[in-house]
Amino acid sequence: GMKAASSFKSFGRSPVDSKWSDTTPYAAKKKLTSWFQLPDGNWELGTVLPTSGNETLISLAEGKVLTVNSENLVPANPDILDGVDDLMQLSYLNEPSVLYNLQYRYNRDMIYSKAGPVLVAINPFKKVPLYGNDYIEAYKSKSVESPHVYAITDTAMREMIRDEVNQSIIISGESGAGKTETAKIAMQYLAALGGGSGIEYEILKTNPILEAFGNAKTLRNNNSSRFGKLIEIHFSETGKLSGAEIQTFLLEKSRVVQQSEGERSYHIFYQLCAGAPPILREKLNLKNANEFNYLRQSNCYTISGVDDAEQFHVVMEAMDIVHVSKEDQESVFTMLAAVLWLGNVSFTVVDSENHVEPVADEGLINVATLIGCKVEELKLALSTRNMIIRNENIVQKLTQSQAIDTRDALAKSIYSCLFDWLVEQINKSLAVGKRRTGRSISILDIYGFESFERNSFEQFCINYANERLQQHFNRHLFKLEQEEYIYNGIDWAKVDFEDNQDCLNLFEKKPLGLLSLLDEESTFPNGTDLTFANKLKQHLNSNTCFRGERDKAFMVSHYAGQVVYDTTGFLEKNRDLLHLDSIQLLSSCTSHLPKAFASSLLTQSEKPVIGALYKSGGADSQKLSVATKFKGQLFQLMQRLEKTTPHFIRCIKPNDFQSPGIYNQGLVLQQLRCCGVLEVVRISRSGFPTKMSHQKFARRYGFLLLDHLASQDPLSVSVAILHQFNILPDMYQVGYTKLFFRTGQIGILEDTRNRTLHGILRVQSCFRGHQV
Ligand code: AOV
Ligand code: MG
Repeated sequence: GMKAASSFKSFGRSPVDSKWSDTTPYAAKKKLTSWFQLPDGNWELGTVLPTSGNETLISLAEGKVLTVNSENLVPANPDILDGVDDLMQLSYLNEPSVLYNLQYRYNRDMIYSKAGPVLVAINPFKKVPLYGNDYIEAYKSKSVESPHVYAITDTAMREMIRDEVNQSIIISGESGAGKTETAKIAMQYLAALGGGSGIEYEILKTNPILEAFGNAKTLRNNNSSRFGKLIEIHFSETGKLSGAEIQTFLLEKSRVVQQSEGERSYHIFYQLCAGAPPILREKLNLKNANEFNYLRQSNCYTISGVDDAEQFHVVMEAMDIVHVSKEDQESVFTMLAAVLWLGNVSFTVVDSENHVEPVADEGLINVATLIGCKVEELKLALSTRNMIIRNENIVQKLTQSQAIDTRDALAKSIYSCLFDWLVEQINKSLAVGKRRTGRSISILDIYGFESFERNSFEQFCINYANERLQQHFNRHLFKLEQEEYIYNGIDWAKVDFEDNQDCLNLFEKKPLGLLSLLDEESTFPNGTDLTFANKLKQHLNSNTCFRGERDKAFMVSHYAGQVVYDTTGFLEKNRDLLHLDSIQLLSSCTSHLPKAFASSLLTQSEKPVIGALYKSGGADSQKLSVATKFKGQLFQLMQRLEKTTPHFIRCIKPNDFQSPGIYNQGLVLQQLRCCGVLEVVRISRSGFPTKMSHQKFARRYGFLLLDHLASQDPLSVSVAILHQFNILPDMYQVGYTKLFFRTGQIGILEDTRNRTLHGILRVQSCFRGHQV
């Protein structure tokens, strides 16, 4: 795959990345251990033997001695720094040292480390003994300090209360890196801290439900999230959980009707087939998964170590807990069965023009029974299309491929409506309602960056979302930081970071960006995937993040690597049409869910985007394109996140086999590089991460001053404090509005302040004691 290739390529760069090596001449350091890069890209620790000149002898493991150019050596850290908690503590901050440090910890099941303000989590792919009540208690009481999801969640909780500002925990990383598991671990901690009312059980039980309906086995991850999720957890003023609200983003619908070899559709289908109790099986005419066409095409029915039947009961129980009634649950399962049976509907040619009709077999009859319509109605909806042309109602008969598209579109709509409906039910059950008095912590877990052999519209949207999120991360950790230094006139070596604005522009620019051009082509009656691809090549070739590829393909340089997209199916997936006939069919149904779906489909989005071609069908022309809607959702999400204090967790996938104990240095390095973790450490170290306004500083420490000052303005007070405490000049800088400190400096002041305050309080209480 591309991943291995690109990580190898990056290894091909100069082994001593000048950005990371510090400027002291290597020889002057008299350091004897150093890293040497082997031809396979991995680094090995060696001892440098004293020689003269440019050549250096290095002794590696197993008695190997090599003559190397000293420029190819990278200094290693002293043993005492092996496995430090925070990468910021490393004396030599170079790539092999960072990789080694993370690996050292990983081998000892210390999967969490800090990179300055960011928590790095390396997926263990096995149970690690780091969770549960004892650990929660330990982090709550602060008797443990090592990096952990619990620790960062605790910080979020404290800052929410202290600053009265909403918080967010933003989890990112590639597919299979551990985002969803991490999100659940954070939720577990919040539930333990804010629990008591019982609502914590409901909040935790949303996970098995959403995973059953929104996760699937892919080649990258046996439990891959195929939707994005933001869960906003609310707290009362006393810090107790008061409710939650879930927002979901763009579910991958196409998976319902189509999966690649070795992947599965959504878990719930297999769970239903394997775990439905006999009465339900009979009622829904359920068969084994391998008898349904929609589940049969990818040759994959089970996941090793997962019992689908057992999971089905977990999901049913969870639905009970979030108050989905038994009746509604049965409707949900009925709709799932309808989707499965739809896939078994086949068509036969009925006239000389190759028009088709559905075969009136078990499949068709079951669908009609399950959704509650007449067989004839269903037959018509799947084989004809009503159109109004010049005020005349024209009935168009469908060909085989049109009929199959119509059938699949109906299946996809039913499923995605079902998903939205479920989320709505859950939200009603968790509703914050009038209790919304306190603050919230939002946890964001979206699908990770994806790059397959073949990448389609879904990867295009997923990677665009990751690009947006990456910018949020950059903005917070670099851009805003730098802007503040510049604004304050601070002399500070600029840290270059990979700004992904160019790539975002490629997507978002109007009228000549990927999304605009896609929408434009989607509205053209004669637009095809090929005309779309050609248009991209014509207009975007000058963009450095874009390259036209052979046939209908194009390449985008994402922050996480280059991805080639195949435009096949782009226009259809972006239009996402469900014909009025299908909507009318659903609204004429006797069972309540399809009816509800029909009305939600009819009232969807206002702006007519898909105009010209589809003037005929009312509902069709009302819809926003999928990409435009998604972009709108992402903008809203970013606006919401901007109003919170963010806490970032970067999940890292140590190997491509979903196996424990394998640490692929190249793969890890590629992820560290592309998500900016190393830059964060560098900025935190070389910069002045602690800052405080002159006023606040003077107020907080002014009382510690021994001498009386002539002037009481905050700046003079601040400077006097700095002098009195002998803070060395290169440990701080005085800005126009704020003071900036290097790591650890403010600690000295805080200690003195605390000791002094403590002393004062003791004196006061003694004094009071005497008075009594
Ligand atoms: P993802 O959310 O980042 O991928 P997951 O959270 O689903 O990845 O993690 C993938 C698998 O890794 C899980 O099913 C677990 O088996 C394992 N895993 C992850 N974190 C841990 C942990 N802390 N302890 C034990 N096992 C873990 V995707 O949803 O594909 O982008 O779209
Ligand atoms: Mg996930």
